[in-house]
Amino acid sequence: MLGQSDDMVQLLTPDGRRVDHPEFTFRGTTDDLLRSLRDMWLGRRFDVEAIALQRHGELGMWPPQLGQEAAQIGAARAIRDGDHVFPSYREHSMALALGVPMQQILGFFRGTDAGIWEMNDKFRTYALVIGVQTLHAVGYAMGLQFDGLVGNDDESTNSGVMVFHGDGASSQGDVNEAYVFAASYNAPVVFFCQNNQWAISEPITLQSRIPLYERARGFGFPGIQVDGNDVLAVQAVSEWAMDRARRGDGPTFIEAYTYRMGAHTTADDPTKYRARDEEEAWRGRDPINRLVAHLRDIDAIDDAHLKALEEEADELGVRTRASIKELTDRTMDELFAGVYAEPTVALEAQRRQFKEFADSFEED
Ligand SMILES: Cc1ncc(C[n+]2csc(CCOP(=O)(O)OP(=O)(O)O)c2C)c(N)n1
Ligand SMILES: [Mg+2]
Repeated sequence: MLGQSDDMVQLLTPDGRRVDHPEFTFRGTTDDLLRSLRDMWLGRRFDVEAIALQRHGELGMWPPQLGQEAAQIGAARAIRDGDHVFPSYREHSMALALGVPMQQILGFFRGTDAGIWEMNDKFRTYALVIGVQTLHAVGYAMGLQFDGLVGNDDESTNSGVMVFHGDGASSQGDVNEAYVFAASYNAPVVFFCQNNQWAISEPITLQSRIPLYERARGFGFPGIQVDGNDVLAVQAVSEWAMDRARRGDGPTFIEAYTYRMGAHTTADDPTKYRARDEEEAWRGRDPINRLVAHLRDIDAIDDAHLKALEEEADELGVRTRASIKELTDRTMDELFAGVYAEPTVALEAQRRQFKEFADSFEED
């Protein structure tokens, strides 16, 4: 496949066979893999339910993640207490796996808050402004360093940051500034790029003349490409990169080579720009199917196990739908009031302007 390098780290083939890699080994247990399967399975169901909720008019918009579950859950396995994750806007599986209440994720896309929530102690607010979170993350990582939480002999006192961005975001000025700052300050940050081959309708071939991971070298830190649909490989590479960060060895760039089988958002129609056979080819690399194939192969799961998982997913679906009812819709005035601690002249003008616009729809 275009952009896929011979050096791409893979530990599980698309048909579920374990393969060795000279540098990376999966150190987890079968129980860890069962946990990853569960997280991927539930993450996928949550996403499907949220798309349906958007279609029912309950959410303003939703960015689907179908096919990116292994990239997110493999990365989640490498996050421990004291670490901090800065997501973009599609890390739903990871958010749930790290304990974020689903109401918070849904509320963001319903507009019941403007992203002012504290997600939890590990996982920050979603960022819709492309790439902005990379600057937040590098600044936070520099702060950890200044606070003496990096590179200590007592390994348990060290922390690191992981930040998510897309292939398209890697063309953004903010993101490139974040790479430069991270390198200059040797910041404890892992840039986790989910390369799904597209930035809405813009293919990766227009964004970069070389594989994305090779760019990292130009900034002065290692870049590595991993099969983003292989949860074992993603976990192994992410653990290595987070260890480097916490140890004080500086930033790493991970390119998780993957594909989102669904639309960019519920407002998008990829049939207008993506070839059907490309989507079909990636369906054959489905991250959940390949883990299921492997776990069946080693007799770690059977039909009953999968049936139980599906029942748990059904329950999660019920909870997802019910949780919409627990959200309190906000007025525009309330949303404007939450932007800054004190109102500003510009914000007040925008509030008035919006009110006039909204009032223009009122019947006489
Ligand atoms: C600063 C900014 N510019 C443009 C947009 C509109 N926009 C939303 S998503 C997107 C493409 C992002 O592509 P990528 O980084 O590959 O992320 P993906 O959604 O594919 O994971 C664009 C241009 C935005 N949200 N913010
Ligand atoms: Mg993309």
